Amino acid sequence: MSPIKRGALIVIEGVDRSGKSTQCKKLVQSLENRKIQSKLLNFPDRMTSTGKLINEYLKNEECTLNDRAIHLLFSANRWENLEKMKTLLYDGVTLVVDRYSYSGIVFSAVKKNMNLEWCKQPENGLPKPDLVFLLTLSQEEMQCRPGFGSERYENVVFQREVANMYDQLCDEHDNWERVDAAGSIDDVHDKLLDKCVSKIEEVGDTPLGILN
Ligand code: DGP
Ligand code: NA
Ligand code: NA
Repeated sequence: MSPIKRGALIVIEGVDRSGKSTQCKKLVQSLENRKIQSKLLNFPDRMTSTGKLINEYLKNEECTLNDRAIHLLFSANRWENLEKMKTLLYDGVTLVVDRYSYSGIVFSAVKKNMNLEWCKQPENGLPKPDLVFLLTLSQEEMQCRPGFGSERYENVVFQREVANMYDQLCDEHDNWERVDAAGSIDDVHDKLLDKCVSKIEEVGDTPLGILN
């Protein structure tokens, strides 16, 4: 019997309201339609004990938590899911992940007195994505999207810095793909699905990478 091929770890990143959650859901649906086993995960996972603190921090601007403390909480929220992720991937399930370590790095590193190198450290050792999609949006498009502004980080100045730092990370990694999020939901979806399916075929027999 041939061993089960592992699933791919696919991550979608981007500024708030770039359509990540919609695209992640559609991606999983289309993969399932093609009989490719897949599962949607999203970070932060607000249901766990660290997730509840994170949720309070995001919803309530009055909630004062030291920048490094909240950074480590977000990271812990990913570490909590390590075993589950590995088990699913090695069972052959492709994971489509709505935000991951790069959100952790970028949303913290743009803050005053925080830097990229320090912010990367707690993510080291987590599974490395096989493919990262960066959904990109212009300033104007970002501000026009409904719901923008309802949580802590959702202001134009902050999101502009987030977008710039995502851009920088994208240039530094060869497993990242920029996808213009301004197209129709279906156009964006078609692009993601194509690249995703080829990646799933490609990673089948390779070991899962580790962030370092
Ligand atoms: P979402 O549920 O995808 O809307 O994410 C909630 C907000 O939290 C969003 O503004 C992005 C931010 N965020 C997501 N992950 C992290 C993280 O690991 N660290 C920090 N500082 N912020 C994060
Ligand atoms: Na948000
Ligand atoms: Na900074």
